[in-house]
Amino acid sequence: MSNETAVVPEGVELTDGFNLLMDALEMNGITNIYGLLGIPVTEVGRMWQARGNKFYSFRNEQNAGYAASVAGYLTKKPGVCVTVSAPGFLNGLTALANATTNCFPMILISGSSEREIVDLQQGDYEEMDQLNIARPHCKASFRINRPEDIGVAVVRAVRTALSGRPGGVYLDIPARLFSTVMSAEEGKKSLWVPVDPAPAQLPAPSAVKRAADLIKNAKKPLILFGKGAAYAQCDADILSFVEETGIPFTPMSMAKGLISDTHPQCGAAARSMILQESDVVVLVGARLNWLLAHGKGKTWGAAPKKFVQIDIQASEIDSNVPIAAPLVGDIESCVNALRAELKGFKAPAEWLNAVSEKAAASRAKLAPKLSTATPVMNYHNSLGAIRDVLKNYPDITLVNEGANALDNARMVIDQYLPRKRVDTGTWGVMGIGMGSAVAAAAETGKPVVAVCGDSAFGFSGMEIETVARYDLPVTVIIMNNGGIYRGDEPSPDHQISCMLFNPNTRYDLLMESVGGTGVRVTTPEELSKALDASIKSGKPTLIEAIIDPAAGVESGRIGNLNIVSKVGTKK
Ligand code: OXK
Ligand code: ADP
Ligand code: TPW
Ligand code: MG
Repeated sequence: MSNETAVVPEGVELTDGFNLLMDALEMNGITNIYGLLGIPVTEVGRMWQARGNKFYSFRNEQNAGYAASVAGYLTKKPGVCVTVSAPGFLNGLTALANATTNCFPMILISGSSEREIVDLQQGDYEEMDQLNIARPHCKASFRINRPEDIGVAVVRAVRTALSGRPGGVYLDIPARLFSTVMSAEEGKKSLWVPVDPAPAQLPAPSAVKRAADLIKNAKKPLILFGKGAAYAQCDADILSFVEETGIPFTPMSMAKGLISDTHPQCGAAARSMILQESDVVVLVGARLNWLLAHGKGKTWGAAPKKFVQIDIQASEIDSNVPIAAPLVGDIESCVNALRAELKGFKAPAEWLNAVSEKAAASRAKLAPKLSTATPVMNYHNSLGAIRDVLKNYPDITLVNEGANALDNARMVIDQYLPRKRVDTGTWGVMGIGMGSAVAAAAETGKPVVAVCGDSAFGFSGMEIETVARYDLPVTVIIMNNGGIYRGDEPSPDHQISCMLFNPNTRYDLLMESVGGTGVRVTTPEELSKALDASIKSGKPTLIEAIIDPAAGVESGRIGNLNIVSKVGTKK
């Protein structure tokens, strides 16, 4: 394949697609790129590094993509992932789709084969119609055909990823374009930075009044925060909203810590009771999807319930149940408009007291389980040990995946600060672990602890080499119960159960083999000691925690969603 050179008069200074792409990304404030290189994008990494920027090179594009999406979530700037054509692109696409599902801003840039060959299906190197394959999985899918269009394409990608409901954007760059040259001066003129790429969207005053009236008349109001509220980065306004109104709140998993789990109005430990008994629920950046039982059924109790919903995406309103008071706009504007309208209002104190009492009782009931030793560690006492260490490091990012390893950690480990928990998100996807850990370390510059089930870890396990190579302050804790959900499932004759893994796998030695520190622990005391030492060292560490194979339950806390045969096995 030849490099096409545009006709430029001799003696004119040149630039090319590679350089223009990098200029455009730099102008838009991108400093870190996550990716995996090869034809035709190899030079992207080299040149990005040569310019003094960071390129995090992964072992599989899916993990690079998860890293980019988490960078987007944490920073409110699009996270960028670069992949090679067809197979690399498809590996990255899973992460782009996941970013879009989670409302995280991300740009997947992939090299692609030449149009004229792809379109006639003539079998180019890594041939695939990537542009159209990406389209249903993201907010927009753009192709760049000329170097002078790189600037506009990057601006459109940034604006699309960030504005309204954030999400993924795909940028398709056919191989030849990277090295196509044009006049440097003309190229420079073709670049710009978008003004206000995520514009504020103010709610209508009538909508604010309707919502405030509903809240003022509530006897048992509740505020439910989702990860959209954490993403919005208006933490102080949100805290004021809660404290001024005296309304109890509860976070969805990634909104834990938006306001500290130890705040007196936090009702997380009274979850079932508050969902059932509340009469007006203010949803802030949380969808009424499966994680909230679609807003109906026994999760929400028998008493009539009215919803206020704050969301930037108008079509989210009424997606599952009637919304009495929609507040369509950005969270910062909506929350502040509500605060103004609710000035002087206080929620009934008896309700807050009832919630606090219930939450305190749940916490007290859980406490002894977290510190009771067992012959082999279970989820409670191992996570209790982790919780006690992490109390001393509130600004650590906790990454969490698995089934029991996820649900129990969410319940046991308190979060104190906003955007310090990254987990399996809207799809409940396994494999976000190491990519998220790399991004959190890279973007925050602070330590990261990833608590992973042994199955969950396996999806991205090779990236411990990436963690070690970049010498990141990441501690991976593997909750090794020897399988998916449990490690004690009986195996059929002459086979190994499809839910089991080798329980003697030495995950600690895997980490040692890539140059990190590996520790294997069997008691809560050993676990505490190893975790504290690892955080203090700031070095890549893997702690393998041996968990009782009988400790877990099928699908963790969402066993109700599991489908089982009504008639059993028929031979
Ligand atoms: C909470 N709770 C507490 C505390 N915090 N008790 C004591 N102390 C503290 N600190 C109580 C809380 O009141 C609940 O009890 C219970 O613990 C669990 O709380 P929580 O918040 O975790 O809620 P729940 O009902 O388990 O789950 C809600 C959820 C969940 C579905 C929204 O937060 C979630 O995000 N789940 C994600 C699941 C997932 O994606 N899994 C991965 C895929 S698994 P009660 O008594 O008040 O109810 C899979 O795909 O296949 O198996 C597969
Ligand atoms: P969770 O899983 O934590 O319940 P979801 O991902 O379901 O949260 O919901 C996040 C919601 O937040 C999405 O509907 C999204 O449109 C919305 N959102 C994201 N950012 C903003 C913002 N800045 N302002 C308003 N809504 C937002
Ligand atoms: C991409 C299905 C949900 S949870 C899980 C799987 C495979 C693993 C649970 O075992 P683990 O945790 O991690 O050892 P524990 O503590 O309960 O033993 N593929 C993808 N996503 C999902 N959710 C699955 C499969 C699944
Ligand atoms: Mg397991």
